[in-house]
Amino acid sequence: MAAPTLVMATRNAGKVRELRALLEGLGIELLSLADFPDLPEIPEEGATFAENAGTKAKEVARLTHLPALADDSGLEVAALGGRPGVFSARYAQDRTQPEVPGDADNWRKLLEEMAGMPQEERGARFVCEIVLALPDGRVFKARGECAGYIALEPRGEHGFGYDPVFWVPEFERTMAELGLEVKNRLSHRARALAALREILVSIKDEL
Ligand code: ITT
Repeated sequence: MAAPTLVMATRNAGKVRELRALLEGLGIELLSLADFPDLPEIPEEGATFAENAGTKAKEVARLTHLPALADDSGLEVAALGGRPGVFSARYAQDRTQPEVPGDADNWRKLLEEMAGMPQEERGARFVCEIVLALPDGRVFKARGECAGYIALEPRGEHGFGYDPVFWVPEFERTMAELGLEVKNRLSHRARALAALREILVSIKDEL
């Protein structure tokens, strides 16, 4: 019998790498949106991570007729009232231009905004909402968070997004200095997926 298949409903290569490692060993074949180049872009217009993840997962399950797992995630900085939040991927976007900013554009904008703020005001958290949508309409959800600080300057080469400026106090390193294996033990994504992994194991035979 062929292995059950799951589509990771993301175009973000950093997320795909981490999710693939976190879902290893389940006996589920993992595809991503790179395997479906003709699928339309799914607009992320929700006010929350949960809303966006739900839309992405349900739409991809509907279009591919396969179980779809979407991750909507981002960084919330307390001193900025929770920004960049759901706008994390496009924080440095110039709305008059079509180009999507790169990761370094986004974290540079954040560091500039926070210049001069002392450590006690630099608290932040990564948030990840994961939604698994099945073609029969069933939906499963999980959330994970990871608390830390915004560093004064970027460090490290691993990971993606804001990892070079996200200080992990337990390790006294930025997330980008930690590497995939350690990140996948403590990240918001790992925590969200830990809960969903059990659900996946229990429904694997139905996929
Ligand atoms: P998809 O919608 O295709 O999944 P995306 O990059 O647009 O890709 P999001 O809308 O969920 O995904 O935005 C997530 C952004 O939040 C991401 O681009 C990073 O800037 C940031 N982010 C999320 N998880 C992160 C992590 O583990 N490390 C660093 N930055 C992260």
